[in-house]
Amino acid sequence: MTTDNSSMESVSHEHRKFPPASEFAASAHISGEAAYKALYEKSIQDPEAFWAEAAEELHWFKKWDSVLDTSEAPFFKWFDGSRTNLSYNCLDRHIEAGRGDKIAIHWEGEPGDARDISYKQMHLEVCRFANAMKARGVKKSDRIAIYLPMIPELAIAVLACARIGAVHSVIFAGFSADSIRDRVLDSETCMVITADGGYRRGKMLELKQIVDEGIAGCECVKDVVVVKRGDAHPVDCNMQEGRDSWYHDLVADVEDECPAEEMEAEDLLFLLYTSGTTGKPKGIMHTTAGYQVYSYLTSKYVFDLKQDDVYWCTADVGWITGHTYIVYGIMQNGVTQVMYEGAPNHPDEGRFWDIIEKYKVSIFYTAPTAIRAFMKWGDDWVTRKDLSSLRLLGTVGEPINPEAWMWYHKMIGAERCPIVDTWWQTETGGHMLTPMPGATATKPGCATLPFFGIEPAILTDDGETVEAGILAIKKPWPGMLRGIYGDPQRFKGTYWCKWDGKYYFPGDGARRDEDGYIWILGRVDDVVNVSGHRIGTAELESVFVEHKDVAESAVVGVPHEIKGQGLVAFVTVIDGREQDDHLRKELVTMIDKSIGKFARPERILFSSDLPKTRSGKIMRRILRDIAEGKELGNVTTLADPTVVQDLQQQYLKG
Ligand code: 6R9
Repeated sequence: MTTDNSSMESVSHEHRKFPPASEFAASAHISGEAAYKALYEKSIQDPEAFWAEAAEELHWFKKWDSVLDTSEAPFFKWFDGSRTNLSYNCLDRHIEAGRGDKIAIHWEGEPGDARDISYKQMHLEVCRFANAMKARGVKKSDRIAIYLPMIPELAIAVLACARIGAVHSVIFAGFSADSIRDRVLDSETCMVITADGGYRRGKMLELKQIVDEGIAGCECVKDVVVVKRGDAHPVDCNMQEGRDSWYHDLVADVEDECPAEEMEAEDLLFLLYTSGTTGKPKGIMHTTAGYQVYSYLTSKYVFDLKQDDVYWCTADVGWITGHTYIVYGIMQNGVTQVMYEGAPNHPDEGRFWDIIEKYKVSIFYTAPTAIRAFMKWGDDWVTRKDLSSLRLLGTVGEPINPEAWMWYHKMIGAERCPIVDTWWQTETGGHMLTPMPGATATKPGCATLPFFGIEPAILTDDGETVEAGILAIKKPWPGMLRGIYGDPQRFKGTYWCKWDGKYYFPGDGARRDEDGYIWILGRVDDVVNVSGHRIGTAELESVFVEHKDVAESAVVGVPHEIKGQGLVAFVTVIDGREQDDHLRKELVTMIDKSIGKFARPERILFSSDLPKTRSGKIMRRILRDIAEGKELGNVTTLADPTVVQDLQQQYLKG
């Protein structure tokens, strides 16, 4: 197991405990430990009854014949026989209940422009864009790529796809042209929805240009729809005749109503590409009915959502957090939320707290990496603002160190707001381990206990139960992934083979403490979590070896003060070729181009060779120790021990 030792050390000394404030607990959906335990027991004893009851709160064109069908495991089916539509449950249901005028989204652009959109307006925009897509020939199950900044049209496009049964594949707008190409080709995308640009730290990112480069020569793409974001700073867009159209032109002359397609339970809802240990990113498949119920219920209970809440999740819709906890889960609950386009430090480091004050945000969900940046920027940015509207805080994406947790608790939560540290993954669809804010006493740095219906275990490689080991999930749950697009074998092999199909394997290490709480210890595979973004080290390695001067490379993750983890690359250059800053620059440019700037390594180190076992396997443990400046442990299994001395000296030289 290769968990990150530093996080293990810091959390193993952590014994503080924070029970929910009694005022919070008194009005919470799940109030008190006993209530959580009772409902949890019920959900494990009879999961089908539990999930059916939750599903009853939503709209169905036709109810299910069975709740869970395990006959083709691990290809589980949930709510088989039902017909429903996510966009109907996010929009129409609230209008029918007389809440159409309620604000769905307070949107704020980075330059300070703002739009308030009610559920009724959202419905209208979604219907119009859905009709526009249909007019361009989009049909049920067609794959649509969405490459947009954090503007309302991003949520609108997602829901318009769901409305007509098209499958969205959102690509985070920080990904490069090559990443777009890989995703478009893998899923045979017929339409790409993008914008002329999007704001980031005062600059305009020219997204349409990146799309043009990414899809050049991709014959599957018949249509590109371009949202005009850059009114103030018009961006020169090269509109290709017959392929490209402006969003505002397409929605100008279509009907206001678009009936929601009656989707089958296991119809594909979306693809979201994520990194794994090997190969290119995989298209994680989420389907309709199970994801619908899971995103709805986890949002309701974990954020304790009430009708007068103002919720704000700072993630981008380009990641799973934005799919589930900006669009589907939150909108199904009909609450008001804030959506913000830009950076947390533009125009200054107080921007997030300005937004909380302005919109009276009551629930705030962000990433540990952001919290660590706020800590570094200093408390003054926070204390000047009125954050008294907050009642609940959350974190997601990576382990939170106890220091950052305590700062969040004191400075942002005024020691009053419970913190939900939510552990989950692109694959799980929604929260898996998390405190229940009105019930669970929290511990700094701990994701605590399972959500209803989730049965975790901590196992050895051989499937024996241990206190600290590999996290496993025993029962299927409605939000689980249904496959990897186009690769059922990889799906089985990656997630279900480790313990012979008996457990789901998420790839994280974990420890259970004396209270039965689960502490996440980081990944056990070669996936690194940089600022909450999953990056496979193999992806970087395969980019480096494409360079004509590079013979071999190994990339490892090391602890990073702000980002949680950073990447360090070890590169072996072909004999006789230059190894200098010029080559370093070329390698960085290649990463920018193939993956995106967020995947840049902190350091690139040249070495004459890499430490290998006698059977030729690169010893990453040793590379990690070198990169962390640690004493090297046992190196006797190395084929050539002098290699590491060489590397260590180079590393110290900087
Ligand atoms: C939602 C999301 C998943 C990986 C996951 C784990 C790490 C996420 C965490 C956490 C510790 C938490 N992770 N939440 N680790 N505590 N609260 O981030 O999905 O991008 O697929 O990443 O992130 O390692 O396996 P995704």
